[in-house]
Amino acid sequence: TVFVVLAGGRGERLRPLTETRAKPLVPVLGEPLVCRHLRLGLSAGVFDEAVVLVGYRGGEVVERVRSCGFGGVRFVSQGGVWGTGHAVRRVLEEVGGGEYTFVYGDVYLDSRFYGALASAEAPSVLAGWAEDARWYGLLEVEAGFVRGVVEKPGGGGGGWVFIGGFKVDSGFLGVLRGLRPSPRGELEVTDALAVLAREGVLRAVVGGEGWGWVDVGRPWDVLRANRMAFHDPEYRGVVEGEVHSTAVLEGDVERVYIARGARVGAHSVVEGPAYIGPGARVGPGAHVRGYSVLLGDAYVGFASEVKASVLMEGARAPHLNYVGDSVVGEHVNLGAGTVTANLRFDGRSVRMTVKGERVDTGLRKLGAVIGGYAQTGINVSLMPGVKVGARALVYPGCVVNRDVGSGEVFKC
Ligand code: TTP
Repeated sequence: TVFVVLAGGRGERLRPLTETRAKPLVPVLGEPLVCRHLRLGLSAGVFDEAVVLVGYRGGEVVERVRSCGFGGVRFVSQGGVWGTGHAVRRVLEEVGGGEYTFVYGDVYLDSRFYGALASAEAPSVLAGWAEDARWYGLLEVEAGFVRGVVEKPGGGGGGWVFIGGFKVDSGFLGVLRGLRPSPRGELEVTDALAVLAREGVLRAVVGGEGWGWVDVGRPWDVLRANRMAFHDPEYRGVVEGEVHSTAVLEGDVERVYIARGARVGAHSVVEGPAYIGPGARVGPGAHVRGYSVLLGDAYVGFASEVKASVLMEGARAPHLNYVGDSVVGEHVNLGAGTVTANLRFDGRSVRMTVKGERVDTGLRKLGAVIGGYAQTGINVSLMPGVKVGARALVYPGCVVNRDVGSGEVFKC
């Protein structure tokens, strides 16, 4: 039996974050999604082999999986990103094995899902509860079996949906070979699962009460996944780094993680839950508020406040910054006085442009999404829901009220 992570997608909706990293390398509390899948998946069951299917930015995925400590993983190259069904087919053609457990590389799953899938009989599919099933593959579940799969059903309402985990045997290859491309021109694995559902053989493995999951498709999903991970039963806060005697840890202190090699300087306040990665620095005199995630070597300096945001590796909010409900890419430098606005005057939910379309995020509070290596000058203001492309430069004093392209020099 084989454990497979599908990590070949382009992640276009996740730009600008995927301008500088492959989508399965999006971090959740410091751990790339693909590594989290391997760690939890492989410890939940007994597998003969672990496989990662790579495509877009595949080299980077291979390197990172190895550095996470999964040296024995076999990589299968997709050779063209032609859909999830194509990705699964490539694996089944390349790897011999009786039974296969697949997970999408870009979903965050509560750790308990892995055990549930490992103990299920093939063919089966993980079902997560969605309050609004409109955006997902709706699973019609009846007496433990899936009777039908409806892709992006109209109308509102909650339901059990496909969350990217399933278990099949080699016979699935025949179903995949019979697939026709979907309206978006891709081979969809959900179409193949729908065939099994119609045959009445597809088991539903439904999540328990409070088992969270996030399809990390759009930039704000990165914030949602990280927030959720603080409440996963496997998460443990621990303070291994240096905390100055005048610094204060408050709030949900049990969920404060301060890595060895991290430093919290004098007169700083860290409110839990919070994750402060290796080499990260806070303060002196900084405020890190609940649900903030500072990856390795990130820096929050004097009179800077970070709230419910993810600062990736080496990102810096060094002086007089406010970063709220935002994603700050790796090695971004915010000029002194650069602030994000995370709330509209009219209190309505924030919109963001995703693949050219304006999308209502449903979030009342959402700041900016800043691609890797971008820089802002002093006193820059970023309006709610704006995206700044990777390596962009924003001139001092500008009010950014539209998206800034990759590498663009934004003057005002
Ligand atoms: P999707 O979210 O459907 O596609 P994507 O990752 O390309 O994202 P976007 O639509 O924003 O461009 O992918 C679901 C999962 O399947 C994800 O884990 C990536 C994986 N995948 C492949 O491995 N190969 C593929 O050809 C595709 C389309 C997806």
